[in-house]
Amino acid sequence: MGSVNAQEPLSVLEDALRGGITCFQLREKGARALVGMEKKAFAESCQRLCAQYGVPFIVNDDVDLAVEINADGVHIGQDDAEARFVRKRIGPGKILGVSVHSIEETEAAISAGANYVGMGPVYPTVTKDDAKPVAGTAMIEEVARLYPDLPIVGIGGITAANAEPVFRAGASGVSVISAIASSANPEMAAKRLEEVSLKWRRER
Ligand code: 3NM
Repeated sequence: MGSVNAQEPLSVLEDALRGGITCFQLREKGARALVGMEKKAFAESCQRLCAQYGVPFIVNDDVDLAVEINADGVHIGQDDAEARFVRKRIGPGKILGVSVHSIEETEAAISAGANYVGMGPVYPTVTKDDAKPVAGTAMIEEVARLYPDLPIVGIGGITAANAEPVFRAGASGVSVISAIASSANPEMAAKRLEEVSLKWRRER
């Protein structure tokens, strides 16, 4: 999150928590990403903040770090470690999220023990260099129809203004970076997203 905002990342996280985010994923990637002890210390600071707000803290990709600091879960993409090995490593009580782009990948994620799947990019995004082509909401709709009990989280270019179609397609939640981290008012941005999400939970 630091790369998209000049504000101090931890203060952006605290604003987002105050605004009502319900899950936080640490995705420390890119040229200026922290590594080693610095990454661990930053992760623990994020983890402490999330704990204060009772919000799950998930680590993207770095299974070793997640295990070392006893994170609430791990999120992996298709190019990361294999989901079933990650499930084995983190144990049954932790959250496992897997990015999927097809029915086949969804099926594999479920049988590997995923608790939710991430699907995107729904809209164009400038945040992820190696994002796949824009997918819209069609695959979310199909996966939601086939696996009605599987939580689906849409990602990619989502804001409070364009989140409704993602929920309408069957997503249980939306995952955002810039909509909150690049906002002049991250707390308000998170609040607006939470309002859209709540509206859909009521309407469903
Ligand atoms: N994963 P923003 S899109 C981290 O499609 C990530 O799997 C994606 O950032 C995927 O909310 C993406 O700023 C970037 O668009 C999300």
